[in-house]
Amino acid sequence: MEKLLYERSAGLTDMQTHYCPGCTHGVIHKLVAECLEELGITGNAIGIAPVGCSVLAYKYFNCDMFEAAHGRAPAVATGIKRSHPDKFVFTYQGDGDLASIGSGEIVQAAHRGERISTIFVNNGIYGMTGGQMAPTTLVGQKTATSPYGRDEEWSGKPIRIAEMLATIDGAKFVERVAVNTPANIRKAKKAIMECFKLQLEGKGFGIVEVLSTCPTNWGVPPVEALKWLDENMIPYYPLGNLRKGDEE
Ligand SMILES: Cc1ncc(C[n+]2csc(CCOP(=O)(O)OP(=O)(O)O)c2C)c(N)n1
Ligand code: SF4
Repeated sequence: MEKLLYERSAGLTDMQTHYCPGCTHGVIHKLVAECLEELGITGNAIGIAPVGCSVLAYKYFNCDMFEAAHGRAPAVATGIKRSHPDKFVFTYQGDGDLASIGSGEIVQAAHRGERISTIFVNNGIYGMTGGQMAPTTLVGQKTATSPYGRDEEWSGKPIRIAEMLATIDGAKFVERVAVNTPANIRKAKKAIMECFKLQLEGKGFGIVEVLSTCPTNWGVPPVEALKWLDENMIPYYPLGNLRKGDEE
């Protein structure tokens, strides 16, 4: 007898994504969709898509979606949540989007304690535009605009967004996870669940930073990209919870 072991979450549309082979944006979409479904909120959710490779996220999530200009997703989410407080509102943003042009928006949204949830996909590079250096690019990492590797003297050290936001009182949930192994994927889902529940409980701002791969612009094959993330990103961007509820 055939037994169904795995199926596409109803939180996703029946579309093939445009992501490159081995890109973990797809895994993160799956986790977000599963959380929406398991919490029974897909029909009441409004997602804000960013600029970057996940610009087409509005095609993939099976909930209402809004497309924001580069980095402005937290501002758009603020307007939507304040005018529709009964809705579940989340942003999905890359590191070029959130940590560069949108760094002001995310800090201010966290400071105001907006009741929104942010999924922050950190792959250390501008994926969509051809692999330029991002604020999150590691020291020594080669990109299209740092062909000899990021130079600390010239560009400083990469921004640790989760640590920065964890210092803000309005941020009530801050956790960094990764999606490079099955165990880490399970932990990532748990964090997204907790973050989403916090909004449903009417508490403050929540963010899950997800370390993700960009095999195409890192210039490594998909499986090696998972290893690269483990060996290079996790040491600089340690995984774990940085803020939960009203804990200081
Ligand atoms: C106002 C504005 N500035 C710049 C761009 C060009 N742009 C599009 S995507 C992108 C980088 C996105 O990188 P990231 O957020 O890291 O997402 P990824 O593609 O890596 O998932 C940039 C700079 C734009 N579309 N609009
Ligand atoms: S360019 Fe990078 S981030 Fe964009 S879809 Fe391809 S692998 Fe993913």
